[in-house]
Amino acid sequence: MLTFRQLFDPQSSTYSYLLGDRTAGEAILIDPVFEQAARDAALIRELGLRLVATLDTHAHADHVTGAWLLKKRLGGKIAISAASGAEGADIRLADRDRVSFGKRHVTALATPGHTDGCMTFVLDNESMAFTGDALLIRGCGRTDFQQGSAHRLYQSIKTRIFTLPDDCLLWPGHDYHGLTATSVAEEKVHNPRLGGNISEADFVGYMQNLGLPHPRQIDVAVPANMVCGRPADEALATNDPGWAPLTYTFAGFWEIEPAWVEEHAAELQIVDVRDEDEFAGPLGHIANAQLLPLGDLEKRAAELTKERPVVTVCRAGARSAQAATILKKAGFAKVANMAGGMLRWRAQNLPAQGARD
Ligand SMILES: N[C@@H](CCC(=O)N[C@@H](CS)C(=O)NCC(=O)O)C(=O)O
Ligand SMILES: [Fe+2]
Repeated sequence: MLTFRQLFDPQSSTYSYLLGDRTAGEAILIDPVFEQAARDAALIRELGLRLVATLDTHAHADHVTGAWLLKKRLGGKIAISAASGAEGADIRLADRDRVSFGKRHVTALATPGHTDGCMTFVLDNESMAFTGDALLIRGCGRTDFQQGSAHRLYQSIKTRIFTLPDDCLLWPGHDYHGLTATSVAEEKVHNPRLGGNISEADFVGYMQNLGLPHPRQIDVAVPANMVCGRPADEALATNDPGWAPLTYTFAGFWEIEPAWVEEHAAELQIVDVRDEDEFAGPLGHIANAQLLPLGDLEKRAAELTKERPVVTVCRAGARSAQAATILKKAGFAKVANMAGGMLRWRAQNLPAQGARD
């Protein structure tokens, strides 16, 4: 019996896929996301499965893979194409290699074009294929960085994905519009970039004029994925301080979601590191937050106690991440950054004092 789950990372709109053989109790996870490793590990445990491998469809440019972190937490092997150039994998996949879980397997098909090392993973009975960013729903991966080639992508999709059975379901690496899956038949007809009779030249012209901004995380994600998501501080990443449902970010600090902060505000020291005028500004601030602007934090850290956990807050979560690092260096063991800052706090309709918009 097959276990199948589609998992979503809202920050990068990435899909991860869990495939398990229930009888054997073995599973693989395709395209895990670093920040979602705790969620994925919990799900795998709850389903009574043992992770035998993580598989990355390619070296991603927009998020860091959870491959290394999941291997540390759950064991199993790291698999990615040899052509990706990534270091630290246990299995360096070549075209048509198989990865087994129990009595089931996926076959890795080389589908270069978005990157040189892209692979599509096809389930043994060809009922499903995981296309990574080669083919997206009514779209496809961009070809304007990381060895991208629209010519190669066209050939990969036409000769390797569109030759799968028509009713083969296709599960993409991302979707930015809320769609979850498609099929070979559907994309052959309705894909606006290369469906129907669209020629290679038409496709190349389309891809040359996408005009997309680079992914926000590209400068962090690509180098991180070239080492399969192994962070600089390995010990920190694997030692969960455990005082809250924290997420370790690849950049090296722990984060906590606004809703948890709101529920536990009374037990916390909430340190708002924005400037005074922002604190009093239209976004408002958290009721019992203490204002300690980032520039003064180091010299005023003694105003905080090491006995209670500290949560740092700013507008979008970047300056407060720096603040969390400063406090950690100053000897605070329980410190976390509030993910997304006051912008996420407000977007989630949590109460803000002095808010005026
Ligand atoms: N806004 C997103 C952009 C993500 C992006 O460029 N995604 C790549 C995949 S790594 C892509 O091919 N996108 C195709 C598209 O958006 O049509 C971010 O900053 O992360
Ligand atoms: Fe990608």
